[in-house]
Amino acid sequence: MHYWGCALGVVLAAIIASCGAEGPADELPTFGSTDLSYPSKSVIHWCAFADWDDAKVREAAEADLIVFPIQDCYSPQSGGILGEIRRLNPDVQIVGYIPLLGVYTLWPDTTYLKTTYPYTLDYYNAVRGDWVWTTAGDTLMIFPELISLNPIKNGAINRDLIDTIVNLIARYQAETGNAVDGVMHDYFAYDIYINPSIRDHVIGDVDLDGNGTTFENDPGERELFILWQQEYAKAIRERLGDDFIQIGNGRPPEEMPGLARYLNGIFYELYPNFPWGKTDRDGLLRLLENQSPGFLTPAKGRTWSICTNEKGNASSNNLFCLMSSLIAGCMYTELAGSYLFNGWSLDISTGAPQGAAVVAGSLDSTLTVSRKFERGEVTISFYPWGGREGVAFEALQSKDR
Ligand SMILES: [Ca+2]
Repeated sequence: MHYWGCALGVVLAAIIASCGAEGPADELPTFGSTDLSYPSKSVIHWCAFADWDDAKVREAAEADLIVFPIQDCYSPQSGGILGEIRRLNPDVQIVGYIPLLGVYTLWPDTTYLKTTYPYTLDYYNAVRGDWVWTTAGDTLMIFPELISLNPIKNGAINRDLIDTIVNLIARYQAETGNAVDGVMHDYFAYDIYINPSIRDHVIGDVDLDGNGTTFENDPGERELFILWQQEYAKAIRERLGDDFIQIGNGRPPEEMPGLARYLNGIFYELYPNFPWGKTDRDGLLRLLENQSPGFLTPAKGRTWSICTNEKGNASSNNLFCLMSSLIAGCMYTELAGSYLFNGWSLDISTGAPQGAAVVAGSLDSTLTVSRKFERGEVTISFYPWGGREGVAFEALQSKDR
């Protein structure tokens, strides 16, 4: 174990003292539970894991929550590893990753799928009648090999599609003895976004309700598009229970209280700037706002948001994610664009939080966010333009402990 930034911490302490406590400190609640090990870690591994060795399994089992593809969680070849992870860490939550309103093209070898990835085959067949076709009769792919599903049917939200997917998950939960403790949805969206790598290959326009007006010019169609997503999350909660964890990627979970109340966590994939170019400061303030009580709904006694940045350690993003997760009561993971679990490069032992996050200063000068822990204090400060000025964990000296 080691600590960083003692010298920087002294500097920050001086800045905090000069700024006073003019910020909205009184409005901030205590985040997260106080009986967890800190930092709270998460594993993201969007790939098969049947070949993991014992060391990898042991390392992953240190996490509070692990995200694997749902078809792997429901695969007969995964039972041994999932069982070992749960034996090592009985409190671990294993969450299945699923594409939202999408289905991947099918592998040609359906015999292999039947025995090894039965969920993939069953899901593909279950939603086969719900593909989106463009106005030119083309398949609407939004990512290579990922076909959009239509949330609109007969001028209303496609409730049959919700029932189909929820029934399938419920069936697999029953057949596998609850292989997963929840799902991660990738991703909630206001708009249909076609990845640039295939944009030129999608012919025609999008008109989900087939009324002759394209998606971008049809407010009613766009309204049904987002309503379906909210009703889907609601249906999963109603069917699988309040403690079946739902984590949402995308912008709507951060901005729509009506959706967030059905979710238990948010996946911050490109924290702090996101695809929307937020400043570092706005990213952290959004994180704090989202983790405030009353926005997300706790499951099993806490919320389950994951703070990460797929750009890895560029601009010290990992450190910023770790410190932000400590301040906001989120889980911390590290990605490097591959979505494969390769452990955590940062190591710190803070002990339990000793109170709420405190925001001091103001937006037009230095803004500082800090939180005390058993063994020190996390402090992040920002320049007036919103960039990060300092990010540090200042350890208490032994005489102070
Ligand atoms: Ca339309």
